[in-house]
Amino acid sequence: MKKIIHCDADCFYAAVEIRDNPQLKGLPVAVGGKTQRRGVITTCSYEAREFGVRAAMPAAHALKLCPKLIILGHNMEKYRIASQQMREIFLDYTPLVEPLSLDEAYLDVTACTQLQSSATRIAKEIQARIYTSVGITVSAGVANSKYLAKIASDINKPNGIYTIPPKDIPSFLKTLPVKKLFGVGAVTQQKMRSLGLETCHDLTALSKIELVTHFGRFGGTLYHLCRGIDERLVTPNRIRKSISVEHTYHRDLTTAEQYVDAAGALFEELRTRIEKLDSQYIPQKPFAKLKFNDFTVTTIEKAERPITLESYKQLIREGASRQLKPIRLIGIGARLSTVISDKLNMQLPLF
Ligand code: DCP
Ligand code: MG
Repeated sequence: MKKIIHCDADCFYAAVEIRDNPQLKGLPVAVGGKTQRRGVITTCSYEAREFGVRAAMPAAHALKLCPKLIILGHNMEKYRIASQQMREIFLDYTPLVEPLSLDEAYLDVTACTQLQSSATRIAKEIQARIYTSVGITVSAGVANSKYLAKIASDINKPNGIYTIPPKDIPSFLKTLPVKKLFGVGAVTQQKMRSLGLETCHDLTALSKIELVTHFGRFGGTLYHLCRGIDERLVTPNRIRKSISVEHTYHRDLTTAEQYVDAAGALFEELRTRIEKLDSQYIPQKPFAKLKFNDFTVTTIEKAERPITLESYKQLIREGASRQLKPIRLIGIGARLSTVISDKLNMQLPLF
């Protein structure tokens, strides 16, 4: 029997802003684009939610619903730090931490022996520690599977915990609306309604074949979810050591001008990929790799240089001057460091 905790910070970006401006406590606060015409709300405090303000709502509309709404700009760096601090706390209980976003993670605490191995007590301690050391509140759900833990974490939000003990799963599912299941969006929900399927219990009346007939492959998943079965494992992300892009050229590059052009295009690609990286990573140490037309390879790496186009141009120039041969491939990249990788390495010697 697994013990899974799903942990999700409450109004995360807004909570970090309020932590740093305590005079905003208790007020309707949103984070998002400020321009009245084009701005969009990213998240808002629970006080603002009482007025109907929601994430993804245009700021102009939000201000109509709540004229006193205070809209603040984003500080991604602060959210990233808060996210790392939370993960460090999670890792004190288990190496099996699977982040879903900056403020959300699954923890498999089945093997954790702290606090008499009680997942609920572990969740409470995590909640208290995050409040003390990060300064924000989180909510948690405790169950024997990922999807039930996630559904549970929403029940007592904000600053709440909800545990579904295994013996209570049948009664929990009996009344659980189908829309709470992951993968059941508006369209599927509508279809279910037309079939008279409102709760998980209603779904159990259908055979697997019937479910697949109505809902395609997802029907197979539904068959298990409505019975409380979700065997997906909590899978910690592999820690990446570097990120890079490379290109093999149709015609070998021979002039400095060609190298510079190549660097520009590669850097754009690298930048896009770095922006999509998980928040825990900090790109450091640019490097470049050149393959010459005789297939020899040279790598140039400079720890002290920033991750800029200019750095890569210089690295490529340096590499090219080593051999003075036509170049058939250029790769550029950055080594990655993460605050939590040291901690993970200690707990998981296999990494
Ligand atoms: N976020 C975003 N764009 C979205 C939704 C969210 O940038 N469309 C950001 C802002 C949130 C953060 O991600 O603060 C976490 O998202 P959640 O869905 O967990 O929302 P909150 O933490 O803000 O609120 P809740 O208390 O409902 O979890
Ligand atoms: Mg959240």
